[in-house]
Amino acid sequence: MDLNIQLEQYAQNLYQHTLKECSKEQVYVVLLNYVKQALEDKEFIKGNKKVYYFSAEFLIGKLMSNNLINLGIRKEVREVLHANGFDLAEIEELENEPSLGNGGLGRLAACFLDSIATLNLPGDGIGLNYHLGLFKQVFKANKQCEEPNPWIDDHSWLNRSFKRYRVDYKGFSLHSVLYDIDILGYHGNKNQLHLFDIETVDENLVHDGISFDQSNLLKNLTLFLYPDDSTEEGKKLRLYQQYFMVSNGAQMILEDLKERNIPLNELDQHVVIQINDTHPSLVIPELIRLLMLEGFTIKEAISLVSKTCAYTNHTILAEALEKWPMSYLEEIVPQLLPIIEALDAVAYERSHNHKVAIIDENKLVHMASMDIHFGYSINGVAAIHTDILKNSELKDFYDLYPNKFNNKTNGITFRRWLLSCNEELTDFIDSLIGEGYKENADELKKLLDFVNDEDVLNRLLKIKTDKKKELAAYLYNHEGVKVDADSLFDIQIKRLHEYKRQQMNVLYIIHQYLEIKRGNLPAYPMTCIFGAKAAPAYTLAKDIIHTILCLSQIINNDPEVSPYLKIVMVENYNVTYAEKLIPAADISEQISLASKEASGTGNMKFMLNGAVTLGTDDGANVEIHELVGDNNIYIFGVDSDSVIAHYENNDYSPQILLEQNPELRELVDFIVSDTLTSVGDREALERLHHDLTYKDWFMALLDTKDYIETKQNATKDYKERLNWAKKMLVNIAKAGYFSSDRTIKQYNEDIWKL
Ligand code: CR6
Repeated sequence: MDLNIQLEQYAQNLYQHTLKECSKEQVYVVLLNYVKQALEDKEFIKGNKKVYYFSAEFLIGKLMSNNLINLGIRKEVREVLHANGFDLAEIEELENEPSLGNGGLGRLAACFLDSIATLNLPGDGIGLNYHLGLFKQVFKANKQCEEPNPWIDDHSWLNRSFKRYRVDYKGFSLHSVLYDIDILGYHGNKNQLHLFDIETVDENLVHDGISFDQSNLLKNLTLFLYPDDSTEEGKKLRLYQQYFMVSNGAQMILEDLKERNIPLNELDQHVVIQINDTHPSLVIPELIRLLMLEGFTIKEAISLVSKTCAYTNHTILAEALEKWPMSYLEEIVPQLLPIIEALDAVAYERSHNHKVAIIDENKLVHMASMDIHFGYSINGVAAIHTDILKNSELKDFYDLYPNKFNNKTNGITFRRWLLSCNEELTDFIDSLIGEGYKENADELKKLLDFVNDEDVLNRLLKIKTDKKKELAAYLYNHEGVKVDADSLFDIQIKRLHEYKRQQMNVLYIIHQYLEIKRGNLPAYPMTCIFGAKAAPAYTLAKDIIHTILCLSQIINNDPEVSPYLKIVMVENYNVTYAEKLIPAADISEQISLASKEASGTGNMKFMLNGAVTLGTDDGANVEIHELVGDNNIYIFGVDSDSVIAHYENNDYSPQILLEQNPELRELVDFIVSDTLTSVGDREALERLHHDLTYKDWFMALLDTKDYIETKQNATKDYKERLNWAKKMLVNIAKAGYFSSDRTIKQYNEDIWKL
């Protein structure tokens, strides 16, 4: 039936209105109901073997636009709405962004679900339905404050399922409820994201920002993603959550096998569990426990589970590799302890090496160790990251299980990060090389034929400028800052962390500010844009945000400086914001300390949208560098081997660097200058200053000089517009490798074998 007529019918049934008479909100609901029905009508992807992607985070973003694209009706819907006086983009904007993730790992999980379905592979996500998700960031007095981020209302994509399970904790049980979200492949069939929850969660428990009674599990279990773990109660709450997720998931998997009359001893032939970082690691002992309840011996259960589980490592930062005290497990899930002890014994039997123990001498259970001993595949997320795992971080494990280790360089779904967020560029690419690249991303290479075509290059520049104008208007409305769409847009968006070195970008900005004040004008005006949330208990990260906000206040209001330099820190950076920022970027800031960023995925999104990377040889930047070549990327800084050597020899000293470099000292000292303290909180600024001067654990000062010089070179090159457009084009053309379709094909060929 004609789409227009169908939408009219929904409008009639829901509101007794014609489409034209509906409010925007009503049009959104009309569309939501129509699309939900279209999804409902799609078949589930079937197969003999299925992957379950267990993850604490699924940063899925708004879903309307992507569902329309994958249904193949976005253009048609736009026309129908337009004919009735509505703008689809405005309607899509009304959706709440589900706040179910934190950073790259969660967004990766979402891209993977899209690609799994697009490749027609059976695969579901298993996670939790956090009602308030990750906190919402607001700025007050140049500081980050945290507020709840409610996203569930009557018009969400959640479908209530009839499935329920009992999850036992010491002394009590919780009963789950399950919500599913349909995940549709591009022009294909569907899988599901399963989000477990409890009925009794009480959003009113929260007061004063994001504080809440951490002891009342019946009310708080699924309130927040990553509740503050600076207290013991907060840590335990995370453990309660993790067990809830994995026990529900494991029960669902076994129930499904039984329903299909598959004997449980064939588990590994029908199921793969991909453990996304260590948060879901308890699925290993839980599945063993459940199998033992079904009559398997512990030996049989361990063997079966070991053939079913695979683990992805996403970081070498020790702080992020979870270790749980035995005492917590005893207090919360005592039923798992004998199993974990048995696993520890098996691990020792195999290795006779305490360095790869599951339970250490301090009675801490190392989740990653459990995954590596009892998973059949261990993968890193970019080539350099996997090499570092093999050769240093996890060397003892690699020596023990060389065949388990493999690399799967991350990827991104082009449906969201090009087709949905940058229709202008998509249409232009379509007109040049056809649409084949949408199913086979490698075909983007065909764009290289146009690298000397001035018309094409000018069109690319024009599209970029249009996206910058759109962003400038949005920034004006939402952040109250006026930026010049003709300036160079330099963008650093990612979680706030010292290893990502936003503080080094701060030093660059201070350098530019001082230079402009001295009358040395930059080669080109620049707008430096940041987006980042800091973990609520991460003081130094919050100090860096504070410094950026203070600098923006000083610089944007200084008539001498602001024509050449503007600073914007966007509030509450999230997927929706990323979709506006990335298409408008000229320079993509990827400046982590070499060896520390496992992969990065923002770097891929920027490249695909024609931004040029300014970065270190770290994570997936290394692979981007190889693909585009020296001329189309700006690489600087000390390499990862030297960084690792500095840590090993303990010979890095910011003090020595500062003594040798008065220019560097001037930049660092500016953080506590009268200029900045006049608008900022002296204590916070001094804390950052002190850290950079005496500690600088992520060696920002080591690379600052090289960074500033390289960024200035890039700025000069930017002036040569056609030459710059060539760099843009090469980046887009070479981005095909970073399609998550490629990544998922590799997961399937090497690990899942669905
Ligand atoms: N923070 C890595 O740091 C990587 C993603 C996805 C991260 C990042 O480099 O791209 O995972 N790691 O693999 C963790 O979350 C532990 C991230 O998002």
